[in-house]
Amino acid sequence: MKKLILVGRSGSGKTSLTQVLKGDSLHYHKTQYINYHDVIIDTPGEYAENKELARALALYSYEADVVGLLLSATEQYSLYSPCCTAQANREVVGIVTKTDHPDATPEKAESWLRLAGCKKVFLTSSKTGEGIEELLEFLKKE
Ligand SMILES: Nc1nc2c(ncn2[C@@H]2O[C@H](COP(=O)(O)OP(=O)(O)OP(=O)(O)O)[C@@H](O)[C@H]2O)c(=O)[nH]1
Ligand SMILES: [Mg+2]
Repeated sequence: MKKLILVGRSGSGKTSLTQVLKGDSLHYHKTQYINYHDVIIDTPGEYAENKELARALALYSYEADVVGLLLSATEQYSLYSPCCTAQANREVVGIVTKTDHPDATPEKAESWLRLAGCKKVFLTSSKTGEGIEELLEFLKKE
């Protein structure tokens, strides 16, 4: 199984996605620090929002095989600048979260992730389980 690091702003659904990928029940837990011992590296959203902390994300990405850039389908804007995936020396995939939300615009989030440079984009919901199987399949593939 590929080791995945999840990156995205606070509230984008990284911890919820970690829980469903691991088959845990969904329960709210504010991420306080980078949990890198696990097969999924969950990071606090503040690391993606703050320039100083963002450096740590670059370092921890070296511990992973794949970087997952999360963007909620409810977002009105994107943190990711065009082609920012070029900065990573790991494969970067896009993960649209919260596709189940009544205000969701998954196509918009997907196009922002593609603009950021993600070739592969998964449309997911941790509430309904949409896209989780596909993501697991991808992680299991060599
Ligand atoms: N509707 C819906 N809500 C979700 C989904 N995933 C997460 N949420 C909600 O979004 C909120 C934030 O989710 P988290 O998984 O804690 O987000 P996070 O990215 O880990 O946030 P930080 O730890 O602060 O970086 C919680 O209230 C979740 O219940 C989803 O697929 N659908
Ligand atoms: Mg979290």
